[in-house]
Parts: sequence; structure tokens; C-alpha cells
Amino acid sequence: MVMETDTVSELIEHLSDKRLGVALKINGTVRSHMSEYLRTKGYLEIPPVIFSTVTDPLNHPVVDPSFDYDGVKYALTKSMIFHKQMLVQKFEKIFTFSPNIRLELPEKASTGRHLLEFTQIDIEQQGATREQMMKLAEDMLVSLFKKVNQTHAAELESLGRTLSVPETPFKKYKYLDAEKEYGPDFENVLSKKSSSPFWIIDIPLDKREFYDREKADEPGILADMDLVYPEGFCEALSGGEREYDMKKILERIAKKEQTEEQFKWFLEFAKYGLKPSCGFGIGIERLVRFICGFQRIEMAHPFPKVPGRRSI
Ligand code: ASN
Repeated sequence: MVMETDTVSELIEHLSDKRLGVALKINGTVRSHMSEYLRTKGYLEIPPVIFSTVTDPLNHPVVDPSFDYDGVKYALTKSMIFHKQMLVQKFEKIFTFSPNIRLELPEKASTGRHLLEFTQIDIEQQGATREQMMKLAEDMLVSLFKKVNQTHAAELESLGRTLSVPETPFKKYKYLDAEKEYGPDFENVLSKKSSSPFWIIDIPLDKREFYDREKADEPGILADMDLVYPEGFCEALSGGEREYDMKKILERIAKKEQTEEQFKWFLEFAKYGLKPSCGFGIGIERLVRFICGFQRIEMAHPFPKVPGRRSI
């Protein structure tokens, strides 16, 4: 396969597109509003981790970038899940704007919502339940959409976009029920036919990594949630309650045929005891894309890196 390569003239054209200017202004409002919203509720903002000995295995195939420094192998952060779980032991309510590198396979280019480099706002709370965190996400997004409509009415109009403020609580679908009714592509199908964001909950254990907790009353099902944007924009957020039982963590790693060595420093930390927590992450560029109603995510980033393309 011959990969397409970005040219400087394409970059100049992209940087000159008025829609990018709108997206960047809205990106600023998204960050400042969510940051203030969370700080007011007692969440502590922590700096991002760009590389580490341990990162999220992700449960889907990506190319893994890593490097050796002074005899230690480091990976670029795919998500700060383990760092969130470590920090939340001490600081109880945390959030971060976390740059993530996920070198997705070229076929992901067609989704219009994957970038190899993006930022997520990643939140975690000690002792919280999934339901509490779902309410936090709903209220925060509603508050953000109101703010964006107030602050950026003229800009949204210039894009021909009407941003509806959804009613809460958002609709919930159980993963297996949705799959049964709408088939394997249920997220896309439901997203296209919905006019308001909705939740997919109770995700089967094999679909996620060991750090998400199995429901006590439903073996094989995780206390997880994904939020899906309407109008075909698809996934907005993923998260869940975390596994804190060391025995179960080790069983889940073995079940996936992963090695304890892969997660060594997190597992050593976990031996001191983990408290229950729950959290989620929202991709910022996907959120900006949804707010602006862009067909593709590239318009939400000045230097978009698209799977299967040689980017500048
Ligand atoms: N941020 C997600 C979470 O909190 C993890 C991820 O991005 N893979 O569950």
C-alpha cells in the first residue's frame, strides 16, 4: 500500500481554513470550561505523563512506540489509566489533559474519528461508582454545551451547526442487548439514528483490559460505560469502575495471555493495596469535532496525524 504524504501546501491550506480557527477557539473554551468545572467540584489537575515503563494495552491492535533510555524500556503514553489509578490512592479526585499516542492501523483512517496523536481529559475518583461518574459526565457536558452556545453562537452559525443541549439522564443501552438488536455495528447504527448522546453499559469482560472491574452480581460483565455521540459521530468517552483486587488482576492478566512483566511497576504499586475508584476519559478533538459538526476529525487539529498517512 502506498501511503499518502502530507505536503506543505496542503498544510498551509489547512491552517488557512476558517473552520480550523473556529475549532481552535472552541477547543480553548472546552478546556477552560471543563477544567474550571472540575476544579470547582474539588478535582485536582495533575500534569500529564508522556512516557513511562507502563501504559494502557488498549485491547485493540496498534503499533507500539517505545525507546530505550539507560537500559530501561519506555513506552509513549496510550492512556494514563495506570497513573490515574496510582494517583487516586492519594489525591481522591483527579483530572488531567493527557496527550495520547496511539499508532492505529491504516484502516482506521476511514472512521473519520481517529488521530495518531490526540488529547483526552482523563478523570478518576476514589470510591466513586459508575453511576456517580456517569452523572458527572452528563452534567459536565450539558454545562459545556450551554457555555459553547453562549460564547460561540456566531461561530457555530458560520459552520451551519446547531448544537442541541441534551436532556439528562441520557439513555442507556446494555452492550449485549444493543448488539442483539442492532448487530455487531450497533454503536454506529444507534449513533446514526439518535439525536441525543447515549450510554452503552455493561461491557463484556473480553472487550476491555484487566483494570476494569467485573460486576459482583454478573460474572463476565464489567461495570463499564461508553458514551456515544448522536448523528453518527460515535464514541465520545470510555471508562468504568476499576479492579482493585490483586488476585483478580493477576487472573485477568493471565486470561489475556499478557505477562506480569509488562505491567511490573503498576503491579508492584498495587501490592500495597488499591482502593476502589471509577473514572473515564473524553477525547478532546472528538468533542470539538462533534460540537462543530465536522465530517472528519482532522479539522479539529492544526497538525492532524491520520492513520495510514505520512504526516508532517
Ligand atoms: N481513559 C480511559 C478510562 O479512564 C482509558 C482509555 O483511554 N483507554 O477508562
